[in-house]
Amino acid sequence: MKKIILPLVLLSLPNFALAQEPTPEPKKEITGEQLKQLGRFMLRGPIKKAEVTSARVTMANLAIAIDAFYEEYQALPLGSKATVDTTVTTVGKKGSPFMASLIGLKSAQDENPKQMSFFESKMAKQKKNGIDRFENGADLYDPWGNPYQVHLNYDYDDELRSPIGNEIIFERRALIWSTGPDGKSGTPETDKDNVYSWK
Ligand SMILES: [Ca+2]
Ligand SMILES: [Ca+2]
Repeated sequence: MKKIILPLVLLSLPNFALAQEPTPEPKKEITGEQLKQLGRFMLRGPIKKAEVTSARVTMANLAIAIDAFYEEYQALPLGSKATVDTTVTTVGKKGSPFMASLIGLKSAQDENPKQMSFFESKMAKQKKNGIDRFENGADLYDPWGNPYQVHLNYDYDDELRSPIGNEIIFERRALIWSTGPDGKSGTPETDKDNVYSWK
């Protein structure tokens, strides 16, 4: 981590000025815009890291919720509609059917007849980083405002092939990922910042 030397410079400046018989110099003031830029530069790293951590926590909670759903019903959410490993998403046109099933909405009564909620999350702010609930529907957004992708083990063997990276992962009911800060995936460049539950 880089040391921040600005406060030291500020502290030592008056002493130096007294000892040296100050010669007037034109003042160089930092403009508001420069200050904003500096702030953005200094904050970008930590904010990005916090967002990645937040995505990881949400994905871990989703995996726990999926396991709990399975324990209850001996099936995965939307399991009646799929017999091969399939990727579903946490945002949909009228809400994500996967999320409806996981949180026990009426629209998902076939999948989750007890209408149990297996997943809790903070509310999304402007469709970012949380759950957005509305009448008969719900979506879950990653910290950058995109859906999570959830690859589910619908054939109920012990293998899942990761749709990105083509790895075989054993003994998971779901592989979850976010497309990361750039919101894209599918090329080596855009996959670099993705966040994966299995890595
Ligand atoms: Ca499988
Ligand atoms: Ca990406």
